[in-house]
Amino acid sequence: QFLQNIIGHPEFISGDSTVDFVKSHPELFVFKQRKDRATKMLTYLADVMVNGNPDVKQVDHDKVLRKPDFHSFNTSKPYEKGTKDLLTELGPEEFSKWLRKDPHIHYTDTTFRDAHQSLLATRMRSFDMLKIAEAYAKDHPQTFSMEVWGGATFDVCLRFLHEDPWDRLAQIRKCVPNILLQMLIRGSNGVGYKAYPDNLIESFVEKSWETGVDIFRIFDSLNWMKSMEPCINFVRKRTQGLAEGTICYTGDILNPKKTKYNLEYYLQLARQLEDAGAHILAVKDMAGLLKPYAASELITALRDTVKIPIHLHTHDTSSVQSATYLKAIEAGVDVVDVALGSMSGLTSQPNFNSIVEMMRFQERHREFDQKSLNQHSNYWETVREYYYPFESGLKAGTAEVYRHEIPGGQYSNLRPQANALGLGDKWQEIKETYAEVNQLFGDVVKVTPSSKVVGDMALYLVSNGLTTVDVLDRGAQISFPESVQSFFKGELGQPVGGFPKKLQDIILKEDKPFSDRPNEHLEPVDFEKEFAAFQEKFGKETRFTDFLSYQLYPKVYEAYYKHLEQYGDVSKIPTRLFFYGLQPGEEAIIDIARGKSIVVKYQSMGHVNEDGMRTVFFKLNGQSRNIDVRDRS
Ligand code: BTN
Ligand code: 3PY
Ligand code: ZN
Repeated sequence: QFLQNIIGHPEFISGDSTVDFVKSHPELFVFKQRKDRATKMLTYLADVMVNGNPDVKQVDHDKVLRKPDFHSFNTSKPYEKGTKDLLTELGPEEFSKWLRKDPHIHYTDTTFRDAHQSLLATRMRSFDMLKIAEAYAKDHPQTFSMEVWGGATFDVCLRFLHEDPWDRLAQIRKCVPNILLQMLIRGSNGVGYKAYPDNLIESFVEKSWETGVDIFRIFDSLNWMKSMEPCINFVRKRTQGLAEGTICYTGDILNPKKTKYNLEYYLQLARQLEDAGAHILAVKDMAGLLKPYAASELITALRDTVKIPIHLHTHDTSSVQSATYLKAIEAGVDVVDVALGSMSGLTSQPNFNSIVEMMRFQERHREFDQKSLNQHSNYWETVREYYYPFESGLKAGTAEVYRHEIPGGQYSNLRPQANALGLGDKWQEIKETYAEVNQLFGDVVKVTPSSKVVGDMALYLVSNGLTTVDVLDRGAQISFPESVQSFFKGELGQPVGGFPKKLQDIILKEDKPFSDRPNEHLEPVDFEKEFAAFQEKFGKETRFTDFLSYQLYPKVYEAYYKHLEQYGDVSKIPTRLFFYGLQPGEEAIIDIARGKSIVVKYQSMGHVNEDGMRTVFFKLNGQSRNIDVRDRS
């Protein structure tokens, strides 16, 4: 690296460097005192053992956590050909036609993305996925796709798990060469919560494809075509992958009193998405509001309206969504989203294992080895135990969802957010206020990031003892949360039917809204210049994908980078140790790099000294190693 910095230096390359080169470039000769990988890892573990993992609010010391069984899976067999091979062979257009014609039902497994986003606040670590990914791909090559990336996973990966999301994707791709990998992308909002410059989204799409994404599920949180269209174009222009144009479903098409989001509205949106170049049409029922008979009507009509295949996504918050799948399958839907048994149900997707059985001996059945699906489900059942601090607490399906309409992916995050604000005991009120805020806003499509705006407003009102009536009566004196102001300004785009004018004035005060694309107000990224500046700041060993992470989430990336400097690549640490550290006397083998592992034994912990430090005593590969950490507990 050091040599590369010198021979890669522009002055050196140009041949202008003289004997003064060393003197005039002292920065190239400062050697950072680098701790080795093992020491960094011990420092991380020592810190967790002294102070706890800052992301885990409550540890249950009596909890017995089972050990996931990685070993009884057979990975010695070859990969069978799957949908990824077919896409390579046919190309996106022909693949799309093939899918539409194939009579058997297809399944997308969401276990690696939406299932844990919706059940465990997005906290599933790469470690647990990578232990099983190869076996999954070999055991179930007939899976249509695996949703493994995007949505909130990008942010949470960097922010809370201190992992590189790009690395996760690249490694999953290596383990899964045969099945299509899928991501969720929020149109112009990318994997963030606001609009980004178009050329940044374009570059992001291109890199995602290069790293491993095949299917881009492109949605907009307001169903706004102007946010989805450019993204569909980027996929078509920059990749050989599939653009999945998305309708976010809300309301109830069978309810004659709910006229805003009726059948005709959805059919028109479907036509626009097909015209924009989508290879597949997704119906994204993010809150699980699409009831069985509505699904019959919607899917039948969509099949008559567009020529592209239809992919249905739902959340089982109400517990009746397998009936919706049955009706949708009868109506000719091409693909449905499911999650492996132990990671399914409630705010997650319907149960993969059981849906496959539901279809057995029916004409659209697709064969899966049930015993193997169950074995994979059992793996996840044990892994899930490690993540108990992130469980949402929802124990049974609830018909309340038809009133509050909270998306499954938000539910498991809104509750801890409420707890953090000291509003834990006001959960009922928060759900009700969420519903009222939605009406106040004019009944908007609620999915990230618009759902976050509604959630922020609901939390704000409840914590300040305000009602939606107060907002209209004396809103002039209230200063609203930033996300709410930005929404009404138009920074997330335009909602169906526009903003309620009176409320918009109340919220914006002197500020003026706009109604064109928020991206039009953003400067394009100057990649050459800014990537150079980025590397100047974070070092030449950073990659272009790091730069993209930084562009999307500057503060989060900086914190991630600091963590990496201090503790090294913590994604290699087994999950129990990552969250809870080692037990006294415990010995663990940790694979820190390909073919390189260390043996760590935790001996004991010293008392706090007058400087507030503690020493943690380890054995590393049999040798004593003491690590001093500050006690912040
Ligand atoms: C969603 O609403 O997108 C699902 C949950 C995402 C949670 C992450 S945690 C950090 C960031 N801040 C938020 O308020 N939500 C996201
Ligand atoms: C996300 O954008 O993260 C979602 O899962 C929306 O449903
Ligand atoms: Zn979802």
